[in-house]
Amino acid sequence: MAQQAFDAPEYTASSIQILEGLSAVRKRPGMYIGSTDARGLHHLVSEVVDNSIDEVLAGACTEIEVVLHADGACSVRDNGRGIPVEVHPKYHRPTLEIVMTVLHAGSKFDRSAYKVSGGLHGVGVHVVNALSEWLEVRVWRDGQEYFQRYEHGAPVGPLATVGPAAATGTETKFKPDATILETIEFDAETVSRRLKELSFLNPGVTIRFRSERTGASETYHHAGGLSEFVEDLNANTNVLFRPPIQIHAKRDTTDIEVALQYNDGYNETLLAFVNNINTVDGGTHVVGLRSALTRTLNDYARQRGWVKGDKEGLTGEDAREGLTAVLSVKLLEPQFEGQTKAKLGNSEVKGQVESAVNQKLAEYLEEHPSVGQSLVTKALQAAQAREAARKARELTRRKGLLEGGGLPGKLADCHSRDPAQCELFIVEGDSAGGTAKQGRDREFQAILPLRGKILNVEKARLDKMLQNEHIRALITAIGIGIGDDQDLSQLRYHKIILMTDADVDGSHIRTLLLTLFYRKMPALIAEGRVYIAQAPLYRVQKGPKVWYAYTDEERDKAIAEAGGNRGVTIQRFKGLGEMNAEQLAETTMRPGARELLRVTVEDAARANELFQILMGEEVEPRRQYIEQHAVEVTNLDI
Ligand code: 0RA
Repeated sequence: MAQQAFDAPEYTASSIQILEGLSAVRKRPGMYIGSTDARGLHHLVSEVVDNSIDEVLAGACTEIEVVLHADGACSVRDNGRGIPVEVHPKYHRPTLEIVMTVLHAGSKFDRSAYKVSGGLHGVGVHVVNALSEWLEVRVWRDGQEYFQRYEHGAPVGPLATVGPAAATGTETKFKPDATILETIEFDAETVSRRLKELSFLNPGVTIRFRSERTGASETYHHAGGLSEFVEDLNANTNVLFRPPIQIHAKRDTTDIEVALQYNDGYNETLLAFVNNINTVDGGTHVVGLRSALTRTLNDYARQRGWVKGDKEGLTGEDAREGLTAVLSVKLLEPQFEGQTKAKLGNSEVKGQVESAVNQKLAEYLEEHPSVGQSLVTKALQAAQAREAARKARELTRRKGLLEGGGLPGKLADCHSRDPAQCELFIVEGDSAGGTAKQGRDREFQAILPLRGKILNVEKARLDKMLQNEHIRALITAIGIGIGDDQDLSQLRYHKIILMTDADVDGSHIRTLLLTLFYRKMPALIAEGRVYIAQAPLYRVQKGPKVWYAYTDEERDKAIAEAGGNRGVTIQRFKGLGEMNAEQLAETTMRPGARELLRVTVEDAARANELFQILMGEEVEPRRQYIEQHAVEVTNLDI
């Protein structure tokens, strides 16, 4: 071999320490990457990419390339300075090997000031190594190319000098370990979306992405940063002004960046990042931004006499109607809280963000009076609608009391009063509703049939929604209320199951319902209470034997099992209504036999895009989207 080896590995105190570190990670992977499911798997990619992003933040890297390979491996390559290879003073081994095998490579090598701490982020690339079947690292540095391979986290050979190199950089290629992770199949879209996000957050960098499996290939470079991010989120809406308002400020050592824009819709989209990490559960930085918005809009409106001195003023919800904003803060010692470590806890950050946004937004509104006027007008309309909705709700409630219990007439309720046991099937059409009523277990399964199309809630405010009969029936049946007075403890069914036909109408109704839940009862989706029933497409029978098939492949498998086409009858169900009660029960409704898909909202940006495209004004993106994607659901065995 033409490779020149560094000193041969020897069994020393430090190598024992390395092995102990690795086995700790392999024993309790969840402690390091949160979970061993798809989320944990993608965490590995983020960890490696974040190391390259640190190099971008240090001003030493402009390009990152991420490839999902045909063999299931993932590689990340950057043109940074390259991980140092010289012998580490404490461990007496090449630093590269230490970075790849030991907990926290040491402060000497902290590259960017805004390091990440507290939780699952920035755990170190050695964690990725420990959870990989194999990992290969290549470094270009000091005119040389270096290479080392590891298996299950341990080096299988010394760091080798491969030959001369003109440029500098690092490439890490790893194949996740199937004996530790529940799934090792990377999802190209998940990876691609995160890379796109990073390119908005780090406008200097170009990120290339390629999947050898799906053939997907993207190049992300967004010199406009957060402002471009907001424009992208608002791509399918009518915006009230252009370009987005941009704020960049520093308070103490905290770097604060915000871009915000309003559209003529009624929803709020706020993405928040701390040191490039998406804080989906918000935190002190988000609280600071929200209170600054409310405060600044109110002050501005009062100064101009649009809100009278003694009047109550705009609420936070009023001020955020139609808002699309991205907030990115960078701080030295972030503290992440909560189960998924996706919430910022540092209390000082609230005041820092609030002060920065108060000051800069007020300045902006002074300089752009027409924008100021349209924002206040919109917020005042929201306030009026809020008041109208309150009255409508009160009316619904009073009417409900008068009509006794107030449950909708169409609801066939179950006997059990224990919500944890109870399931509500929302069924498309009266006829399928009738079949479902016969097929259900009345002890714990309730049926609510819906006829025709329900209102498109993306385009309606709360007050108008409450005039709609279907929506009122749904709200009363579910029990938790809607808008700003929701009480999850009043939930009447712990499973809310959408059962619609597998055709265009069915998917339209399903999307409308999901929009309603996502926008107006988000807690239901966040808590995993919403499911989609899976009805079979085919019934295959031979003699006394019956198979139900949910896909064309399953149908073909069933035919093969039945021993070919002879004597086999195949029935295709065009809708739920074509099944009899027993068939519907045994394939789609009965626990143990059925399969439900749980609806999740993995990513607010993506859900926002889906609903906006499906429900918004623009027709063409909607058509394209429907062609490319199905509703986001993950499989769940129940
Ligand atoms: C420690 C120190 C230096 C660079 C790096 C680590 C480094 C790590 C990774 C991980 C992925 N890509 C990377 N690129 C660089 C600075 C070394 C110097 O001063 O030259």
